Amino acid sequence: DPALDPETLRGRAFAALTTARERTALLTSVEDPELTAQHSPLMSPLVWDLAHIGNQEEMWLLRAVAGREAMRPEIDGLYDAFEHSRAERPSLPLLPPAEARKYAAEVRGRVVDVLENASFEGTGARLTQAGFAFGMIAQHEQQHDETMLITHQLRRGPAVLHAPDPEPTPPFTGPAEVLVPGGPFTMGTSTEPWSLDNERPAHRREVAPFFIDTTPVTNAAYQAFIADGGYDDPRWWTPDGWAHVRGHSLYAPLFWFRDGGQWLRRRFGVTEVVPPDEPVVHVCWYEADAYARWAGRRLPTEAEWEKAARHDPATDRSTRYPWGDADPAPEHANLGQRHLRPAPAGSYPAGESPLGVRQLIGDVWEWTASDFLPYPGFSMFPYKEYSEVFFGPEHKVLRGGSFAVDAVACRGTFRNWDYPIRRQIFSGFRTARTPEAV
Ligand code: AVJ
Ligand code: FE
Repeated sequence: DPALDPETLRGRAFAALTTARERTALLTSVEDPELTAQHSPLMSPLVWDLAHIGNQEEMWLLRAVAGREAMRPEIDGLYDAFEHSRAERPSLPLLPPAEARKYAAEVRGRVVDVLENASFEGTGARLTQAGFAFGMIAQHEQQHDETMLITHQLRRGPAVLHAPDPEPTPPFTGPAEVLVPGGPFTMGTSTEPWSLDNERPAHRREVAPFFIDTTPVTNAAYQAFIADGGYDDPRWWTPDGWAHVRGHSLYAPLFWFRDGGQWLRRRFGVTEVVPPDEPVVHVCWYEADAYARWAGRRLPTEAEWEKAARHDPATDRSTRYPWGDADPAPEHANLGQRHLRPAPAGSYPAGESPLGVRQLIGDVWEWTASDFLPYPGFSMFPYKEYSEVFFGPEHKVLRGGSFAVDAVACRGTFRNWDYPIRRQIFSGFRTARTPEAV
C-alpha cells in the first residue's frame, strides 16, 4: 500500500503536526493577559492549553516513542487534565506565556528529529505503526485548538480572530429528508491508520429503515420552535431536560439575545443578526432533543448517523467520508477554521452522501440520541483517559465535526462526546424519523 510507505507517512505526520502548530500559534497570538485570564469557568486559560499540548507531545512522542527522559518532570501534574478542574487551572503555578511557548517549541524541535529517523515498521510497536502516535498527537493538538476557539467565542471584548465567510451557495432545492433503507452496514473501522480506540473495531450493525434530514436544522427552523413557545412547554422535554431548561432559565441557543423584533448573537467579538439559513449552533442535547420532539421527529441514533454518512447502498461498502474515500478538500466540507461560522444549510454539494445527505462532515457537530459506549470488541489504546473513562450514559455522542475541526481529527467514524447540558461547543443537530408501518 503506497499510502503506508515510510516517506509518505513521514511527510503526512510532519504536515499534520505543522498545520496544528500554525493554528495553535494563531489562537495564542494575543496579549499575555488574554492568555492567562480565565475567560469562562468552563474553560482553561489559553496558556494552559498551550503547555498541555507540549506536555502531551513530550509524553507520547519523546518519552513513549523515543524513550527519552522527561524534560521537566515537575510540570507533568500541572498539565494532567485529571488532576485539576478547568475552573481551578488559573490559580496553578502555570508556566508563563513566554515559557509555555518555549517549552512547546523545544518539544517540537526534538520531535522533528525523532520523526526524521522513525522507521514506522517495528512489528510489535503498535504505537508507531503507520505513524499512529504522530497522528494521535496532531489530533490532540487540533482538539485543543478547537477548545481554544471555544474560549475565544466565550471571551468578551472586540474581535481578535478574522476569517472570510463561506462562499455564497445557491439555495438548496433538494428534498428535506431521505429514506435510508434498512439492513446491516459496517460501523467503525479496523483499517483507518490514525483512527482512535473508540472508533474500533469495524463491526456489522443492523439498522432499521429511517428518514434523516438532508441538511442540519437551521436557525430559521429553530426560531419557529422558540416562537411556538417551545422553551415553555414541558411536552417537548425529557424530565431532566425540563428541569435543566427551567433551572437555568434557558430561552434560546447560547450567545443569542433579543433586540426588538429580532434575534441577535455575539460571534467572536462581533454582534450580528442570527442568519436564518445557517445551521443552528450552541444548543445542548436537551434543546436538540426537545426541538426534534416538537417537530414530530427524533434525533438519529449514532448508528443511523454513521450509516447515513458512510454506507453506499450500491456497493454495501462503508466509505471513509460521505463523498467516498478521498481526503477532505475545501469543496467537500467546512472544516479547519477556514471560516469562523457554519456555511448555509445545503452547501457543499460535492460533499453529499450517495443518498444526497449534505454537511454530515464539518459545519456543526451533530448531537445523536446515543450514549457514548464502547463498540463490541473495544480495546483501550494507548491510554484509558482518552475514551474508556468516559464511556457511560452520562455522555451523549456527537458526530461529524464542526467548522472548527481540522481534517486530521474528522472522518465518518470519528466519535465525540459531551454532557447533555453542554452548549459552548460548536454543536447543532439534524433530525430523523421512523417510517410509519405499511
Ligand atoms: C474528545 C473532544 C471530548 O477535548 O475533552 C483532548 C479530546 N482528550 N485531550 C476533550 C481530548 C484529551 C476530548 N474530546
Ligand atoms: Fe488534552
